[in-house]
Amino acid sequence: MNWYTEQWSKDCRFSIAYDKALYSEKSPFQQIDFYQGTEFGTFFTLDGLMMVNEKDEFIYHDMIVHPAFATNPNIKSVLIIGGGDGGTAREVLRYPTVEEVVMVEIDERVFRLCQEYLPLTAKGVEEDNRMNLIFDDGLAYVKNAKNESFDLILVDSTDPISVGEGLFTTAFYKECYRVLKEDGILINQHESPYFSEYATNMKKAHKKIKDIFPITNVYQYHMPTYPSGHWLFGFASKTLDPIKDLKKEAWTDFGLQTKYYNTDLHVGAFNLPNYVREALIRG
Ligand code: AAT
Repeated sequence: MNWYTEQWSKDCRFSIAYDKALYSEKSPFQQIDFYQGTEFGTFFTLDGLMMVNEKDEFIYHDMIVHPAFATNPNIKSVLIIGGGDGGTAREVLRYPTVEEVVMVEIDERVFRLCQEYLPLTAKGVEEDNRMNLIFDDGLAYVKNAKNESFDLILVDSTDPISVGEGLFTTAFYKECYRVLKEDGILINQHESPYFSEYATNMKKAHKKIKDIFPITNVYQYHMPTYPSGHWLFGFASKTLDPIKDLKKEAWTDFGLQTKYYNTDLHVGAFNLPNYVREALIRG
């Protein structure tokens, strides 16, 4: 038996058994590894950290996409930053309201390798004529984007280390504010409250976004293969509140089958445990 092991904190490790190491490459941006897992199916890591696996990717991709569409069921233009595996684009493209998706992924190799090894998330994405795929740094892209171009920005990024670092800066969040329309929504990678290193990043990101957007919320979901299994996204907007403006019926009318998300869970996800609430308030 082979084991992929990830250091979750100084004193805690997480291991997954795999049959075969499928592919390994050092791209200009990061170390990329694909494995054929047993319990979790095919999975890939970037710089030794779990990104996507076939068993729990539906949780992450449901939760990064559907809460925004249930708050504004008339989203037409979407910017995805990162998301090289294609799972986020796959979910966004299920909405008939969506006319244009710009996906800015820094590392083309991630996308091409997922097309080869992870069709569950990558298949069909490039072929959809609403997709505009750009291989560039997300921060550089938003700096050059026009004011009020998007209804929704989804930051499907790695953690704030190496290439992902710029996507956790005040400069980046300010550009997101500028390129979002009046009722635009920003969903961002918000890390995890449990292990201290991740909680520090969670608090920093929240403070920066709170200083820019009038409406800022954080919501949670269960992600078995991310450190501690308790993971968060941020929801920020100029005008829309994810609970007061939730449109349960309109979302249900889309008729989408989802394995994790539903509009009751939506409300629950924004109701955080006390220690998380306090950490976000105290900073
Ligand atoms: N859909 C879940 C998968 C990911 S992968 C995150 C992607 O963000 C990677 O493909 C990486 O190349 C890309 N990325 C990182 N930095 C940038 C950047 N500056 N600009 C554009 N793309 C970038 C998310 C996993 C989350 C893991 C949480 N622990």
